[in-house]
Amino acid sequence: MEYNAKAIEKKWQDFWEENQAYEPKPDKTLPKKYILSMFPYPSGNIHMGHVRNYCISDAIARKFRKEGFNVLHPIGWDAFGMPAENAAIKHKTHPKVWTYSNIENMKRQLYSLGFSFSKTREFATCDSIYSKWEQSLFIAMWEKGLIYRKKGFLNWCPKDQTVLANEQVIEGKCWRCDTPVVQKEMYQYYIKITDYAQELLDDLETLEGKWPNQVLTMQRNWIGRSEGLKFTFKLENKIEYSKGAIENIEVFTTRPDTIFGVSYCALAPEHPLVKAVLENAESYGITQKQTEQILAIQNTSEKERAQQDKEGVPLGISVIHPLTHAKIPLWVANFVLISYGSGAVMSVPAHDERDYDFAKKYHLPILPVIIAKDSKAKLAKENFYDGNGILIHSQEFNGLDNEEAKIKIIEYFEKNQLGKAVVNFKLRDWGVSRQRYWGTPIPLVHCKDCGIVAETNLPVTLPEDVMIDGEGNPLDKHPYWKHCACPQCGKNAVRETDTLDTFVESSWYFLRYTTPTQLRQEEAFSRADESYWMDVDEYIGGIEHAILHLLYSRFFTKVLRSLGYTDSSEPFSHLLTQGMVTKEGAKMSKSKGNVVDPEEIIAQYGADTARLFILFAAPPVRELEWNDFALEGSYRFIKRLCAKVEKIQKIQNLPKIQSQNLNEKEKYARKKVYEALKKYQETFCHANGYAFNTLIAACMEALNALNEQDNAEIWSEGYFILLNILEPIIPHICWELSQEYFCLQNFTEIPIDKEALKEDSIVMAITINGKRRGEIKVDLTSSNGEILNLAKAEVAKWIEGKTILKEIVVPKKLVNFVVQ
Ligand code: ANZ
Ligand code: ZN
Repeated sequence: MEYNAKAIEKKWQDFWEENQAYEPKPDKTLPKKYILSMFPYPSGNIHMGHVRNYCISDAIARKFRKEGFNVLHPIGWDAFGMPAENAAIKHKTHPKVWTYSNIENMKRQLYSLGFSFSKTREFATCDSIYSKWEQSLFIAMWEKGLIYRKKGFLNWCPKDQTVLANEQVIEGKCWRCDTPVVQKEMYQYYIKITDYAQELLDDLETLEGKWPNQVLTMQRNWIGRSEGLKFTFKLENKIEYSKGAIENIEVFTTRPDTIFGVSYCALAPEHPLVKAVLENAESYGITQKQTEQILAIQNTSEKERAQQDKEGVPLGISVIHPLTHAKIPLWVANFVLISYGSGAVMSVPAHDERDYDFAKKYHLPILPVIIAKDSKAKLAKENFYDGNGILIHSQEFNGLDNEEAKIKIIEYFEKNQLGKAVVNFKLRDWGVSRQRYWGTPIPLVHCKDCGIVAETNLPVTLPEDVMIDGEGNPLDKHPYWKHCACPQCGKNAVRETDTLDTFVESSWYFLRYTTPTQLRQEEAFSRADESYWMDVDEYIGGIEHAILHLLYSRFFTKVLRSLGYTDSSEPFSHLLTQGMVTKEGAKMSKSKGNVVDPEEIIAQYGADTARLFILFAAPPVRELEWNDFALEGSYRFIKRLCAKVEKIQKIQNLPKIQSQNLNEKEKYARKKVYEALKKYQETFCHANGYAFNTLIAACMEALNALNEQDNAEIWSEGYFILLNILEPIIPHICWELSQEYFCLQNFTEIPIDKEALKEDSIVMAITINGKRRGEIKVDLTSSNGEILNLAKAEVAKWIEGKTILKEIVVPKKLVNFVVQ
């Protein structure tokens, strides 16, 4: 048969659509599989990373469908976000128009690949009905006290009067106008993800072996649980200032064992004590220049500070060490973060690297209090040691092992009411406010009398008549949008003009998919559908989402569980992180100019070739290096598959073939076919990593083996099976051939014929005096005598003229001769 990819692919895509072949069934008694790939951002065109993502999920979805599972394999659009606004600024298009037209184009591209998505479940997160239910979930969380408003620092461009995302700050300057960016304190909304920190950490254990270890580790590090001691240092003299008086500072340390090595204390520049001191800077000997230096640190984002050299300013005041009563100087330092612990640290330069660098720079004392047990251990730096060891210069704690000292010192602090053992998390509450247009409006209203009130008339939709020019916040600038009546008292009030972080949309979209479209008008998702489909059986996406998206989704699921929306605790029972698509060793990207356009590949070779190549080139978790030669190879394989159909007969059932009547080549062909079938059953399993590449290789071997023989029945049986195996990978051609020859009756679970897999000959090694000298192929039915004769003939030159003292046959393994 001539292979005409274009015609075949169009025919079957239409057929699937007309027959709603890939819609989940309403029957909730069927066994289910929820196969989900991360939904795309509608940037305009699909790229090879998308193709790879959906080839993997589609293969899995198709396999389970054939086995009789009710499969949910949805697609949608993560449609809010900055690029739409950037496009609006650049091309003067409206974000909404830009987004929906991109969706149309990408949808066309995706369906041209024959992906078996449920068309009826599709949605975009910028649809106002999605906003409606997201807003209702937001309000439910607000009413539960899970959301609060607090001032926080944001990147601010004073010229454009706008908040900038981190990626819009380029070398400390605004991306549009080059004005130096400052940190501005503004009210923002936060979701209390920290309330769930311990649970988010603990439940990672249930994902062990189901999620990649790397991702579990990244999640653990991000949550960042530390155990330590919280205690206060008394100020030598209390500080009076406009807001009252400060008498002490609190610090958090994970190393109470080093407490006798404290040589200074360091504060974040935003610490209230720093503000208090700066009110009377002169009287503490702080110069104008130093004040400016402190303000400059404050105006640097925490991310940038992390890349800068250690830097600080002395505050001209001291605290008293709680155990030695020594005077300890106080400094402001750029490496102390206001948002962690208590924004202040006890610095131990002898045992902490940051403290060490800082002490060296400002000539502060370095006091070693732990020495290595092995006195010959080499110190990385003079007077610096960050390993375990024995305490010195630590009064009654001298001689203790430092791990033991940690416990003893915490005990001492607690007993004398000087401090407390605490657990700290790196995880911060999730700041969800964005001062942007293209997002879900935060459904809150500010009323002079009632305070902040939840909107009752949902959805709160975006105004369409806005000017997006990169200056200010379009919702705030709109002439009347924000003015409304207070939902509680009816008086004039003002809407919140912040929109939500787009990570909020992607934190529950997988729940929304579970519910048929008609029901989605009435609720965010239906309890009955959600409980049938959840949890996602296989979630497939890029490693770049290993932290935030997955953490937020896990968090949302837990919150929604506590609000009674679901019984799930973890949304994704298995996670498959696909590798990058690269070309010439670099990630495919526009900026590198090494992009291969999927549409061109489809136009030239067809969707099936693209799919086959993508799944053949590398196992899903590995990097996939683009290779034109291998692409050609995939195309040739499909053509070969078509060319050989002349040899098969039209059948509707698997033929029953008796092995004993077959010749070697026929037996071998059947063996290869059933080996491929066996591999198929093993491949589609999370634990085996879906190694489609080896499965495809097995199919290629089977086709070669079929070609070595002429038995029409064996050809037919072979195709009956191979088309079934290949259907998840190259569906169009498989449906075409299957319809023609097997009336589509081969797309079911096919049992393995164990007889066909049986080995009838095996290879045995021959050793002489224990050294390997050759091997022979013998029938499984051969007697020891026959085996020995064959073996002797094989190694004749090694035994010639020698006396054989012993002959040993280890069944199915080896023959050994002892000779002299
Ligand atoms: C003294 C010390 C000695 C420390 C030593 C470490 C090593 P993790 O493990 O990440 O929780 N720290 C506390 N609050 C901080 C803040 N707001 N900004 C920057 N650093 C802060 O880190 C806890 C350690 O980080 C704490 O233990 C503290 O320094 C510092 F040999 O106290 B440590
Ligand atoms: Zn009111």
